[in-house]
Amino acid sequence: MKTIDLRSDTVTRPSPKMLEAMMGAETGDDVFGEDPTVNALQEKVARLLGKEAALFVPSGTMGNEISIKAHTNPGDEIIVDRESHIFVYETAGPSVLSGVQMNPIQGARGIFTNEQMERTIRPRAYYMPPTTLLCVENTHGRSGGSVIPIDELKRMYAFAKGAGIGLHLDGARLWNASAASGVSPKEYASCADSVSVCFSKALGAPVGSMVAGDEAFIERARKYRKIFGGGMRQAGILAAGALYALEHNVGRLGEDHAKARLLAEALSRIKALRVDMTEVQTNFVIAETEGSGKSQSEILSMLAARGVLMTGERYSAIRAVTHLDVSMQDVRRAAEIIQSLFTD
Ligand code: TLP
Repeated sequence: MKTIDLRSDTVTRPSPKMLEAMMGAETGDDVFGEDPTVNALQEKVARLLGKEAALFVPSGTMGNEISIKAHTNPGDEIIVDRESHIFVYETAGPSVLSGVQMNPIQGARGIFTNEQMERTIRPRAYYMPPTTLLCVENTHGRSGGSVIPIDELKRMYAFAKGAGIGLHLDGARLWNASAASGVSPKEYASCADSVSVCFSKALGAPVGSMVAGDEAFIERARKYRKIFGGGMRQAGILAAGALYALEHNVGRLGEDHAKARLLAEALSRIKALRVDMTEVQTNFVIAETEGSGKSQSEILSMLAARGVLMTGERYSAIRAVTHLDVSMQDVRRAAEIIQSLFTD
């Protein structure tokens, strides 16, 4: 039985051609700034995002955590979305690593209103933590991979600027946001002081993320990358995979989005599940299982026993993410298997 792994787009394996590119990479010691492939990738991504500089880091989590560290001082407060990766899945990293307090807002698919931000930014007073950073996530994972429209991002950035605070954009899947909306990564990045993007998710590279910002920010980020243990040596092997991914795997993201749409449509026809089709804009499908008569974990283990791997999402939903290593046919098959759980 072939396993159809829809747990995340992080599960993809490097393709033979990508591996070939990695094996042929020119390398050097990146802690000395001497890896030509890492340098080429950093320059390419900085250009792509319209930023002065960029820094290659091992993971999206490290990209976010380094960015938060480089924007703040211990004792500051940062505003995050209650459903964001930074708040939910980084094990309180900002508190542990940067000594900052997170103040979560319940956004609408990651979007904050001006009023919400106004009420959350602390007045300057010695007895309150200074608010110094706003974090935004696009695409927004726990909202079904939905896209924050560029106008909303522009408004949030203008508000942050007006309030004198920075904006960090977690763009782990900014490539998907761009493929779905037609808005370039550069335009999204122009609404942020720092951006993190990943190569190991939608783009199929095995490892690697990038943070981008102005020169001074990247200099601070470089120092914190070393402190956090993310200074790598002949990392050109990894950067070559990322360069290959940028060249070959961005233009095809629409296919992953079409697979997700097909799956979402099939799941929305299953009475026991509920899919908010307006959320399905990129490569995620989240189906609510409440009222289905089966628990989230029961469903996940029944699916696993039938060769379909998915994850739990929110409180009672199940999540599928489409990617390079699942075909349209796999997705159709997965839909049939999911359907069979509720008709057996
Ligand atoms: N997200 C993973 C899980 O941790 C939930 C996934 O499968 O979606 N930002 C965003 C928006 C992310 O979705 C992720 C990974 C990260 C950051 C962290 O990236 P890594 O795993 O490279 O540290």
